[in-house]
Amino acid sequence: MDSTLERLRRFLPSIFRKRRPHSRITMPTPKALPLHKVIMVGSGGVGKSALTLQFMYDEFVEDYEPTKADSYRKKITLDGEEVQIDILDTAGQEDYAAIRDNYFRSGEGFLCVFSITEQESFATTTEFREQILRVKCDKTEDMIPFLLVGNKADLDEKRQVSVEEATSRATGWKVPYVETSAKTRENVDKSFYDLMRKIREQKARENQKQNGKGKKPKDPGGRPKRKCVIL
Ligand SMILES: Nc1nc2c(ncn2[C@@H]2O[C@H](COP(=O)(O)OP(=O)(O)OP(=O)(O)O)[C@@H](O)[C@H]2O)c(=O)[nH]1
Ligand SMILES: [Mg+2]
Repeated sequence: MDSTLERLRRFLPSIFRKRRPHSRITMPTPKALPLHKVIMVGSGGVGKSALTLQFMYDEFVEDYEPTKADSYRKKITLDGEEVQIDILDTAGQEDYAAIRDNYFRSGEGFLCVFSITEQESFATTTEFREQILRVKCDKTEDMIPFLLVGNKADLDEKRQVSVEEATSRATGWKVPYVETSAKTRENVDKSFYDLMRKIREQKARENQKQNGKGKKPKDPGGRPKRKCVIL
């Protein structure tokens, strides 16, 4: 009996070879899509939610319902590449100001919105920008993707903020200025897509820097990098 087995083992070695626990055929794992995190900031009533809902669902919401915080996710094609956008629509109302820091920290790019019909909302953009720079204190200004957005462009007859005034502030901050209307959809897609391109560029720069570790990074100019102080 033993010798028969031995003979078989010699002639048919494959039968006795140990089986692998798993098959060699593997299913392709779906590649995670790049995710870009956008934060909507600006004072109450300027149209952050209206812009977000117009971008997400192609609809204009007439009613004003102050937001606490809402998040949205959408799969889109950005310059031929499938990506996901995460939008965090924050509260402009002062009652929620205390929770903004945490939201801002998680953002990769910012749409800073004011209403062209309200001078005060334009003035407040400075405070929002300062808060973002404070929270993102491990980055220099030029490392933070940011767009200044003048919304309600359809209400030109009620305009309180001129294009020149807004452009001049944006130029001072070295960021783009774009006028939108959540009502007519003017420049709504452009704002989100332009910001995502900036986020993508910034991520590529950061990856490049990581891959070229050891090399001294060039001074990107602008504000020097600061250390964060956790209060
Ligand atoms: N005509 C016009 N009205 C707008 C536009 N965008 C928003 N509105 C209106 O302005 C009001 C406030 O808009 P919201 O999008 O809720 O404002 P918000 O910035 O999200 O406000 P908070 O959530 O309180 O921070 C609503 O009645 C909107 O319908 C716009 O582009 N044109
Ligand atoms: Mg809102």
